Amino acid sequence: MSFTRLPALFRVLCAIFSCILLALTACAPTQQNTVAPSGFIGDLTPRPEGSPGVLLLAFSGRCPPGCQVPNDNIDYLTPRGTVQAVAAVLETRGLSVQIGAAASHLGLHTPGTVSQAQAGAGNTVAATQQGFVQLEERLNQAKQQWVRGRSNPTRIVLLAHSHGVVWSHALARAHPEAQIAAMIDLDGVCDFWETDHRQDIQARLKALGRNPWGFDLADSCGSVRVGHIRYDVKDVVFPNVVNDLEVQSARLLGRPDGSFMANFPFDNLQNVRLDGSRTGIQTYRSASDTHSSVSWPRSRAMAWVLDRLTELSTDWTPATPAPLPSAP
Ligand SMILES: [Ca+2]
Repeated sequence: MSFTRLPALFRVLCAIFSCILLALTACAPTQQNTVAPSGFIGDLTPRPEGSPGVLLLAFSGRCPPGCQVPNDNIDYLTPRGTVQAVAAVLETRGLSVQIGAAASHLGLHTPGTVSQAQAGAGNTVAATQQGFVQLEERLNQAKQQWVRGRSNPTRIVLLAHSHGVVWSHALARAHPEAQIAAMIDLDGVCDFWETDHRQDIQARLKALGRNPWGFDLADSCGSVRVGHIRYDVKDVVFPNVVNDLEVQSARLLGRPDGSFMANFPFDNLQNVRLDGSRTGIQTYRSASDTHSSVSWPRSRAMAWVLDRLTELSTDWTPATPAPLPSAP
């Protein structure tokens, strides 16, 4: 029996079912749980002299309420000392660390007003701030010069807080061939992210005339299907990420009088892999840190992060140079 001979109601139902199937197909995750191959063929060679053992890329979050977003967004993880605290753990391992740090912004910008409280009292902030594109360039440079074809490739570590987590997950998603040795997510949240950045991203795409990311970067707070559940991209750990350290701030904060007050915002969903597992993911939910305080280097949350990073970097020690052949 042909489709046109079916009763009209049945044909309508078939059409609706087909549309639903198409919609579900369109929702399918764009990446499976495998790391894209680097495609390198040939003998591996050591990294150039002076190249770092670790490239640490950090993304800060949004400026306080009332600021001009995204232009007033700054890299506050550097002046707070959070980036250096992470680097110090790795340097203790004997690894050289090169740092790149960005504000929650697509690109270079000059903030009109800087929140001193956000940067930390007495701390200075660079007049020109970097954004996602600059750190992506750093990653691309590292891939080409220090990772691809290297016998001792530079390890990539991503650190991010709040809206910065959306950027760091987008970076990992956009570069599936780049292995991320560790991703540190400090209370990632999506609220207002798309409103803040969609216009800049769409303007850049229009200027480029092409999409360099392979997905809609402006939709980085959209969701990805994992089994029957849809997760925000910031809660999805992509296959190229080896270790993910996730921090969630407290739901309720205790007051001196014994009462409690709400802490908002906070990351309310444990991270997951595309296959639904939590392989390589560790999550810490603080009982006392706020959304802001989780990102200060002396917080309980950061103490947990630094301890976990110390553990997982145990075998990151630089390779010992091969002994010289003995004299005949
Ligand atoms: Ca999460």
